Amino acid sequence: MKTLIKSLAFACLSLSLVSTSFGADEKDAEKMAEKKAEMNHIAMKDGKVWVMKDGQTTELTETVTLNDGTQVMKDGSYMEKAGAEKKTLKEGEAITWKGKVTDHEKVMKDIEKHKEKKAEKAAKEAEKK
Ligand SMILES: [Cu+2]
Repeated sequence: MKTLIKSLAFACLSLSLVSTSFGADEKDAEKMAEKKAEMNHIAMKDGKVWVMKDGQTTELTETVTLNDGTQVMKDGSYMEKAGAEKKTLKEGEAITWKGKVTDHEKVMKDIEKHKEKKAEKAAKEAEKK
């Protein structure tokens, strides 16, 4: 004889999101967000519009609004303000999440430098232990 016992456990998951107060680290977090906005960018490369954000590269498929309100369209055109003149990213140009139009290679170099610094820092931290 088979007895099937179905026990329905209603697990009440209380997700307590611990909001750690960083205190002094808050400024660091701000700095990091700032740096991120400088590094994340949209670039025109090989006639295509790419989003390079948080280490990932994807093709731009929809309009993106940057931190300063600049809107970037998937065809590479952008508008710094609503109603402003439409401009278009040139080949080799990039616009950062801060809304700054710059040389794409320069941004990529900055990212590399930042990565190296981070790796150095991590290596130093590891040495301490
Ligand atoms: Cu890039």
